[in-house]
Amino acid sequence: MKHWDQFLEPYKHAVEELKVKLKGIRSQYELHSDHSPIEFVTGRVKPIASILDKAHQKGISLDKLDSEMQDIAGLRIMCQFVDDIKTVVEQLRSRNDFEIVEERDYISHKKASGYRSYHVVIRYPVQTIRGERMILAEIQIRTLAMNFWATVEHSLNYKYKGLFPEDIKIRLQRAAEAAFRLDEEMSTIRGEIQDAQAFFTRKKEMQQDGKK
Ligand code: 0O2
Ligand code: 0O2
Repeated sequence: MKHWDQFLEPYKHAVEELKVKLKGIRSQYELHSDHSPIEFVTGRVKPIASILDKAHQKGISLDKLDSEMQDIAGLRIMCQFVDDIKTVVEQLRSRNDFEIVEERDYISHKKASGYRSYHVVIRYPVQTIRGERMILAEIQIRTLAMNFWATVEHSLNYKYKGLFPEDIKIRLQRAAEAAFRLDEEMSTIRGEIQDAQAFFTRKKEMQQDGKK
């Protein structure tokens, strides 16, 4: 147990630090613009039982966990709109406090289950009493609708122990498509509202110019 606590400690630090940093992006957008691409941020260190299960499933030996298991430290960024995901990814690419190791785009290429999200794996430096230690962390970026689907599917999957009957699989895939259509519709509505606002602002400016 002590060994696990020591092993997981830098991951706990990384999750806490990254949560503060990512929430910092949100508050800066809130101060400097009328829309933040980040709605909320969550983070967790993978529970030991899940680390052991995943290591077993993927054939990762326990002495290679730090280099081969990318999501022991996990961050999740939720966005209102699909377009916000791109903005967040660009923000992450522009930072110099960590290095991006890999990006996985499960939005353009959804998983067979129907899962959609954008995953960015980073190498993050943690300061320890024995010097700097590099750890891997996975940041999942998704809309609220993608998060709704993934959260419910994940908990159902747990109950079914990963073995969904075929008809349930198909219905979950359809539910994922419905969530994606909801995202598209919300983006369309937002676009129309922005166009209408721009039209009325222009009209008001022209009326004011006419009065001069
Ligand atoms: P706000 O803006 O005040 O809500 P902790 O692990 O407790 O140290 P944290 O970040 O407080 O760290 O908790 P956690 O569980 O990692 O993240 C939860 C954050 O996400 C909280 O915000 C929740 O309010 C927010 N959250 C969770 N689910 C939803 C949701 O469905 N919608 C929205 N809008 N927010 C959600 P904060 O950070 O406390 O800030
Ligand atoms: P947790 O903490 O329980 O969420 P693999 O694990 O083999 O699927 P890999 O290569 O480790 O994949 O990385 P991938 O697929 O980029 O990320 C895995 C994580 O993405 C999962 O973590 C989930 O959080 C999420 N994910 C991937 N596919 C699905 C899916 O079909 N449904 C849901 N709900 N989430 C998915 P874990 O390991 O499940 O950990």
